[in-house]
Amino acid sequence: MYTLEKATQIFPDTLSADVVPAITARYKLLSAEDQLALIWYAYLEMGKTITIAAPGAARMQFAEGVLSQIKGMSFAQQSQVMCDLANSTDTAIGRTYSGWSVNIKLGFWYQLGEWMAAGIVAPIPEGYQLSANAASVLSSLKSVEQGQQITLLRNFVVDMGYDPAKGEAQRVMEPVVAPTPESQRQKVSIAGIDNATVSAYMDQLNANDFDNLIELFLPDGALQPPFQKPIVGKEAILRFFREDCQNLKLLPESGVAEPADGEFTQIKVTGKVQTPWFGAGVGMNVAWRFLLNPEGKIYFVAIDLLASPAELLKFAP
Ligand code: ECH
Ligand code: GLY
Ligand code: GLY
Repeated sequence: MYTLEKATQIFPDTLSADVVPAITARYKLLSAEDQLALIWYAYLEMGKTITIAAPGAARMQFAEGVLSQIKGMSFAQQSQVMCDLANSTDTAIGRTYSGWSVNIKLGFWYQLGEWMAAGIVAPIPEGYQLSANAASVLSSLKSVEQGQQITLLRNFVVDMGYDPAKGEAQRVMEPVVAPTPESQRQKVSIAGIDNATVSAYMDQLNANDFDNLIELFLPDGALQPPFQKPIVGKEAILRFFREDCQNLKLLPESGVAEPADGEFTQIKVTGKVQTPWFGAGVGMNVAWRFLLNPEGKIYFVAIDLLASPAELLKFAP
């Protein structure tokens, strides 16, 4: 009836932000020096309009060893470490880095950025000249929506380091926060949608209630994050929720539900998502494409970063 392959194709008219993989592909062709300088300039520029939240101590403790090692190095050695990370060179720090969860990697770079600004870690050399290609990638990056810009930066950071296990190893992650108590939860309301599974999905993810959230999925259910392959099976999805999805804010706005093959239901919802790193400062325009079995369990859900705000209003299947 439904295969995962077929499920990924529901609501084919959804336009996702193809500029993200396109800019990433051009970024990857640059030298490590250009990559780091480009990120530095982009980060400075973004800092003029949005504020990044300092990572908490619970997160930073995992990066502390490597950070203090780097702090004790000469500028030349520090620059080498940063270039090695960007180049995915096989080094001890590169291996440690690749085992960290996304948020620990971001916290590590946040700290290095603070130290670069303070003169404690090697800065981008004054008057550094980006190559013509790097300047062109930077101007493309600056021209896209803020939600797309932070997605690009996040993806650049995720891909650094050296991972001998190609993502299969156990990840070092921060502790999982307690779910928000029932009495303090706010419930979403979605125009055009009255579906218990979809409402519970949004409310439980917003409450960090991952143990209940995972029970909405079928044992062979799948979740596809933006620009990634589907994560298949409850165990892998639960790990992803605990590792990468704490303190997100989902703000679904409207949607459409339709019958699908074999008494399944397909539901598309659009709205905004906020990351704890930028709070209300950046609202990412997203779509959720759900495929539910006849009992209302999730067989598939994709989260797409949308190409433009116009996509928020488009529902034709
Ligand atoms: C400096 C120069 C040298 C090199 C580097 C530097 C530092 C860079 C730094 C960058 C920090 C970037 C950050 C980016 C954060 C981005 C967060 C994003 C989050 C998106 C989340 C989404 C969630 C969607 C989901 C939904 C679900 O329903 C299911 C789960 C899930 C400057 C020193 C590197 C410090 C902090 C884009 C869309 C809605 C799929 C998760
Ligand atoms: N920071 C949450 C995520 O995108 O995975
Ligand atoms: N300070 C950013 C976060 O908690 O994810």
